[in-house]
Amino acid sequence: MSRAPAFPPVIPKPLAVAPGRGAFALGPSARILVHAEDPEAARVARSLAGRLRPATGYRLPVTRTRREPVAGDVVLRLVAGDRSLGDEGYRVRVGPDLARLEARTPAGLFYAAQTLRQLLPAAIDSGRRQPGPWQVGVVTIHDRPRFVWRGLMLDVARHFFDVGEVKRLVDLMALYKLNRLHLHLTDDQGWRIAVPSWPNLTRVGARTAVGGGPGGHYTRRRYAELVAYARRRFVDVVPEVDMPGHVNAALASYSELSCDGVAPAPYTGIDVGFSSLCIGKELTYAFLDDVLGELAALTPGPYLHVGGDEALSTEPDDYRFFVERVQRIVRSRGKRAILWEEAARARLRRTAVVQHWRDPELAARAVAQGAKLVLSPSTRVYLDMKYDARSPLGLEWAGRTSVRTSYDWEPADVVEGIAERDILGVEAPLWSETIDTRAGLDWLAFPRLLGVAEAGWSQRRRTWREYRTRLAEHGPRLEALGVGFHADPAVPWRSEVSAGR
Ligand code: TNX
Repeated sequence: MSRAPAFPPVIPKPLAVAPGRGAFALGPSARILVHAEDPEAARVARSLAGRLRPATGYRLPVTRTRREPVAGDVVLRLVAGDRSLGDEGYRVRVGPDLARLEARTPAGLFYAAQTLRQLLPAAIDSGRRQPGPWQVGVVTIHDRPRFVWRGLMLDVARHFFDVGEVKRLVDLMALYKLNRLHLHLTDDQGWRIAVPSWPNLTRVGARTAVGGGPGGHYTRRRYAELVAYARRRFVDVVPEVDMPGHVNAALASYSELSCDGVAPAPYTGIDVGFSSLCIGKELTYAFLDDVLGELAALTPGPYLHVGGDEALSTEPDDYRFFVERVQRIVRSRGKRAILWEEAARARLRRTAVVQHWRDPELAARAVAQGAKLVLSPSTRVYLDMKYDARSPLGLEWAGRTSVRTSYDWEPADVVEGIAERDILGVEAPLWSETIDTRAGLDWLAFPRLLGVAEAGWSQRRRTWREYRTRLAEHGPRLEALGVGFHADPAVPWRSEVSAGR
């Protein structure tokens, strides 16, 4: 079996890699030097040190200094002038004496640090002291992403995941250079974000989940804490309130939002398409203005997701009217709307972003209206699909999705007739009908999420044959991080990885 990958096992695959001879050793007296005034650059250096300390047991002091490094140091530098790095790109130059990380922006430096982490032995990601040695082969890497939007969507409505669980997921996203966390906050089965002016949304609407579990919700304080945590890892949280369908939890909380004034019973099944906001009532728009105003205040990034999928109980004319009106509300709150692709049936603002999931023709209609696309083709990147016939978790409506299937596709080929500039990026949705624990989440998301990260970051030239050998090297790393991934048999995992989980 082909063992060592030809390429250093960095995921996503970098743009250019030039290996050299010899190795750099991270030793007990190493320092992390920051050649930049920028306080954010210093923060990136501190976070790198924080990552490397537990396994090495070294002190790794971080200093902002203009002084020359000495052998054994790691140096982070902001290089404002180097246009070829873009906003998120970086260079890593590992020599026998020094490891240098360079970028134009703190985000780029952060990604350089993630690459350095991945160049070190997998045990570096263990939370406890490990023997080492901590060597990195001499190499020069020049890297920048293909797409600006590299996302993961987590459905916290069907089953709730608390802030601690989501933070852990953010850490894993950051390691693989993902930068958008889309939270599906509301659906028929639960409403997960506190809105002070509509307290029943959480008093009533949050207390259910698929299968009748206890539900749960984020207070504004805890949600803001999550947003700040993600931001420090260069991940933007994109909140979604799904509408005009998928609203049973809201209607169950406020009878006056229903057209007939009767609150429906809470819903704990997994059907879709049966609920709708009342398009003809002015109260609907006052409600949305409050909810979206609240979310806008909690969102430093530019986007609010307003759903729009599977509104099977909304009349087509009403649907179009609604989508146009809700875009104006988002706009009035200073944000840009992102919507599922069904919204292309309505008139879209040119600043709209449309998320493709099932029908390439709808996605093409969105592009024809000037919208940009986030690609989430369900046959490829729906992390809630089963891997194969034996998968105990997951759904099957979009087919089964092996690790290979979720990797081996080309974003530019998903929707015919569009250009590269029409694609904002790629996002993997993890719907939670079949999962309510960390173990279930890990098993469905990993390792497929790594392949999606690569589809979003790396250039067209990538092959499954080569990727699988790089991916194999991430088995021990994911284990060191405590991630209970699916050891898909098509990947040549090292023997220490417990196969067949
Ligand atoms: C379709 S994808 C949905 C969700 C379900 C998912 C399950 C989309 C926009 N809507 O409501 O959770 O399938 O895979």
